[in-house]
Amino acid sequence: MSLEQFLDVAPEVAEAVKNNKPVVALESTIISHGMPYPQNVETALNVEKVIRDNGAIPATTAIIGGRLKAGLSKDEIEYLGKTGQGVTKVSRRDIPVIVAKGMDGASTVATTMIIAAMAGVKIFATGGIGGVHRGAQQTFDISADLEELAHTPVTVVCAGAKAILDLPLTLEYLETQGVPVLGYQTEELPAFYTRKSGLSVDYRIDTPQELAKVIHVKKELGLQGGILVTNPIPEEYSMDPDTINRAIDQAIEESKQQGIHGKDTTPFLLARVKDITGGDSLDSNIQLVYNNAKVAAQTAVELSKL
Ligand code: PSU
Ligand code: MN
Repeated sequence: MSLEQFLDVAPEVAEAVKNNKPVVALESTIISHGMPYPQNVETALNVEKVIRDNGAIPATTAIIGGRLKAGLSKDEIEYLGKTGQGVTKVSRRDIPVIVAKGMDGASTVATTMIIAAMAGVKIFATGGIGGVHRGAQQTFDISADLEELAHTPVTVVCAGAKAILDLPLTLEYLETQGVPVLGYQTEELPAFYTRKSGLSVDYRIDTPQELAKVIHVKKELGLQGGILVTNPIPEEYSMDPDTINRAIDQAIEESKQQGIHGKDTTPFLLARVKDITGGDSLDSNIQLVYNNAKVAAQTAVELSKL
């Protein structure tokens, strides 16, 4: 199998991977479908800077002109952000079609894990992951992100999952699939905009060194799949739970009324929650991504020593 046929790893990223230097992957659906322009581009560029400031090389992923990319130029990030929902949201099942057709695509958590694994990148920072949707007992709506965590060896640092999902069922699913769910300096699963969910993570991890060791041991043991690290939003940016939960309930109600389904559900809910809460949730969203980038970069640095 020759991946170079389809995959472009930025020279800086390839050099770092080859020499076991720290690299952190980043997704691009958060840029094109998760935030409005121009804050999305500004955030994407700042996240790369946070990763560099903490000693690692950023590798933002996407599909451009049918090429899988690990490491994007500033112009490519600007293009993805400006085009927004006009770029295809690419999860696992979309990859072969978008590549074969020579199209552009924004990578979800699942696709970013796939591209990262192909490029040899072990850790990835984002905002929130997809999961089991509320009402999944009827709709079967479970994000492909969870299956990817079950199979692909990449650690994902996130701020938990938004309550647009059924958080208890998301944890059950991850348990069944054998995915370790770790809390960074917490025993409680954070709920993205808030530090609390009332649910417990499997284990608390307190330092990047400790986290790097878990990642390393899992790899050495040959255990398949990823690790989910949940890192609570910094206190000063966390939101009032009632405000955010009311907005989420309203967004879910509207999505039902409008018959939104499939891959449109998550972007619809994210956009409505942001609109209903005004700019507040966007601010929080941006800050928690920086916070995750920092932990991921520090962990990548520790990993490179093992
Ligand atoms: N949750 C967020 N922000 C996001 C996403 C999810 O809080 O930007 C994006 C991620 O790219 C994630 C994708 O991988 O949505 C999940 O989509 P789906 O539920 O259709 O699998
Ligand atoms: Mn879905």
